[in-house]
Amino acid sequence: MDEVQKLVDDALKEINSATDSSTLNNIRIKYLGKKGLITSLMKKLKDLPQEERPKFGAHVNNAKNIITQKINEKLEEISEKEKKKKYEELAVDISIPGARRDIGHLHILTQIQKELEDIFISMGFEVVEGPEVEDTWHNFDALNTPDWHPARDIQDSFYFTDKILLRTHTSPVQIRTMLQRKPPLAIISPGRVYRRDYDSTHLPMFTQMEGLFVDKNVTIKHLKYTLEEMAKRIFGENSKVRLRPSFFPFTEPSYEVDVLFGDTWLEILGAGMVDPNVFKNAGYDPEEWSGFAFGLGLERIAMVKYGIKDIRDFIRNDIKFLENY
Ligand code: FA5
Repeated sequence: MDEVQKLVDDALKEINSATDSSTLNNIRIKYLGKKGLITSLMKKLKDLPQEERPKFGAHVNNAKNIITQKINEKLEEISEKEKKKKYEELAVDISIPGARRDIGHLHILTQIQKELEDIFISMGFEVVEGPEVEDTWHNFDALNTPDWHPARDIQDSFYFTDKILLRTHTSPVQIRTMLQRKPPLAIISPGRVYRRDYDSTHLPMFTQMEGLFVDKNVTIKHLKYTLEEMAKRIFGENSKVRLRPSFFPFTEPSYEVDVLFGDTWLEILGAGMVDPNVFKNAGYDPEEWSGFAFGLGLERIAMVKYGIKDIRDFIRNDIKFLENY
């Protein structure tokens, strides 16, 4: 009997000091397993005299029940703790900063183009497009540009054949639009144009935005207002704009427009009143209709707005440059 009591005491001590489920499992095997201590006590039963057997049996059984119950209680306690610990390990700390992911953005030129489109759309202009591969009639002849004009020189433009070339400006879209539509009209036309140029303010492929406004009684005042409004909105209220008399075969009079860039003037566009010959070539009566046109250099506008010194940065695809804008 004492032996049984001692066994129970030992078992309870071990159970109490167990801190994990595998230790507890080993205790279960040690006492209750097939070759366990309790089981071997049961085997002793047959060696006892007949009359002592029931009492001893009941005693061992009782011990077995106590140990089983304690093990189960402890197991529940431990697995509760283990579960809690596991949950803590798995828990997501939402206060830890997330993994940084680099997200791209629109190229600076696309941004400028959209900004300009918004400005002109708000003034009632509509956006139209034209082909980059153009014929000499739309690119030059219809625009009143004579054979002697330097832009027509084979040295200065990219020709596919005698009559087909990469457009040198967006002005042919003026002709294409007028041939398709009746006046009055107000359009802008952004797109790529090509010339044999290459230095810090000239690219061989660059972006222009054409503007054309046709109505009755249009004057230089309308042109000047539109351009000054555009400049104010893109460069700020205090920007300085200068209209300089110039020459284009397709406008009369003609201007070049400069914006103050640091301490120098940077030319950003050409403009003027639509030449009567251009109206005639497009089938509009110059006695009835008048209008203004302009062609902006988008890269130049971005240069002034952001203080970019070298136009070639736009096409170098240097991520350090692009990330700034
Ligand atoms: C023209 O291309 C005329 N078609 C503009 C025009 C339209 C005048 C309608 C009148 C009426 P110009 O060659 O000056 O004009 O070019 C216009 C603008 O494009 C220039 O002011 C400049 O901002 C830009 N530009 C010209 N050449 C280059 C180049 N190689 N690289 C970058 N920008 C250029």
